[in-house]
Amino acid sequence: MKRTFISLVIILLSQFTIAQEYVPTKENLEARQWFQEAKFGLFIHWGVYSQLGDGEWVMNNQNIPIDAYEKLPSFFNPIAYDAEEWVKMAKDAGMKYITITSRHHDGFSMFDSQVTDYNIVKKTPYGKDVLKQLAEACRKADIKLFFYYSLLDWHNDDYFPRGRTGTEIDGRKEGTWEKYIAFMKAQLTELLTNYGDIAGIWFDGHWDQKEWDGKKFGKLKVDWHYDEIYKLIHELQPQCLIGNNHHIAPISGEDFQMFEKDLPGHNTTGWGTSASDVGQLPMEVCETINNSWGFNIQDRKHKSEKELIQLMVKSAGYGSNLLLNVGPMPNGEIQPEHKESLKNMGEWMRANGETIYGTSQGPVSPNEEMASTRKGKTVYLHLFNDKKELYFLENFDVPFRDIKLYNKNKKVTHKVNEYGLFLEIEKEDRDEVDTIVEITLK
Ligand code: FHN
Repeated sequence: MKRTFISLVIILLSQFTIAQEYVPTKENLEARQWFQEAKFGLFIHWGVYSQLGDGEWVMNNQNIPIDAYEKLPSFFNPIAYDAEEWVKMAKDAGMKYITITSRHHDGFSMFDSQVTDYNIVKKTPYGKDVLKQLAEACRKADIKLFFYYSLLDWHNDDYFPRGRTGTEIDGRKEGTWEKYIAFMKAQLTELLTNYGDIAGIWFDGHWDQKEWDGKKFGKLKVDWHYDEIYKLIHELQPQCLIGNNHHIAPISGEDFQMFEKDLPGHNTTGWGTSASDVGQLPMEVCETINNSWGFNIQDRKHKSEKELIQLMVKSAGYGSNLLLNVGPMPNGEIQPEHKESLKNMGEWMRANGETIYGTSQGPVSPNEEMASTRKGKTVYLHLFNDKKELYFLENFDVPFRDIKLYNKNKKVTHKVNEYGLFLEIEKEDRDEVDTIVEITLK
């Protein structure tokens, strides 16, 4: 009887431990604050797949058998890779951090890993750790570094049960899930031990293990052991921010929430995060410059400067960061069109960054015509339609002192009535990309 009682207490206690809520450390909360103010980062999708010029999903999309895909590393030799140049490019664009793929779904590690030989140091003629070089360059330039880490793996046999993708890839064998979890933990330990301070881990691939009926996701088939994985990360580096691109509401242990190819609360892709799953954590929108994450030689639909800047402004209008992607070419260079886009964004940020960095969501929610950000007693209203003279801000009832054009000593003609606030923007004051109006609050 006594023994039964003791076992019951032990069971209850262990359940209590499992159910315990994650409490972020002071360092972590400070890191979140920094993240929220940073507003703009560079996403980098780079792997041996870049050599095929068909995006990072090429192994799945072309059903390349394991032994054929394994030939790719043998001629991966990015002789033009210059980590300092990449970091400078990001910094000049006004970006405050870089998130790079350490291992994507193809399972190839772009870093020196002791727990698999399938890595850049052991399998390529290049033979060097590109992440190490990037980490050093980031440190020198005071740019923070995040590692993207794929949960799903088309190469590792221990990623078993397999997920919904990569099912037609020949040569995959049946391994052990628990071993796979141990492998990921070992790699994450390497990433958080050998590269200095890491600002965050960006997980992706959770959805691969969910049932899918062609329209919506169903049940999850495996236990990802997030409790152990997240705990490990925070123990190794308490400030390290954890985000998981699982497209659902944040899970305990996570520190930021990301939105892929959509603004927070929008789900135009159909497989993104629904409005009801937007949580309270710092946010990040990620987007491509053309339509591909990894280098795609045929994808020439590059977004215009106007589209990219307005996307960043709208993201900030939700209080969110923008993580803008480049997919470097196999020689280690960034494609010229993307360098050009980043250069233009940098110019804009140098002139107008004050209205973005360190701001929070403004009183007017982003829409096709405008967005707003706020810093203390200043509201920055961003107007996107240069054909329009009169702007109406419905129900704008925040008491204000003054309205003028940002960075110009010119008042904006306005009128307030019971419906809201009307602004008149003269033709000569309109900017093709973004006309910024500064409202000083009382
Ligand atoms: O499958 C990946 C894709 O390759 C890319 O990494 C993006 C980035 O957000 N995430 C996944 C799709 O959700």
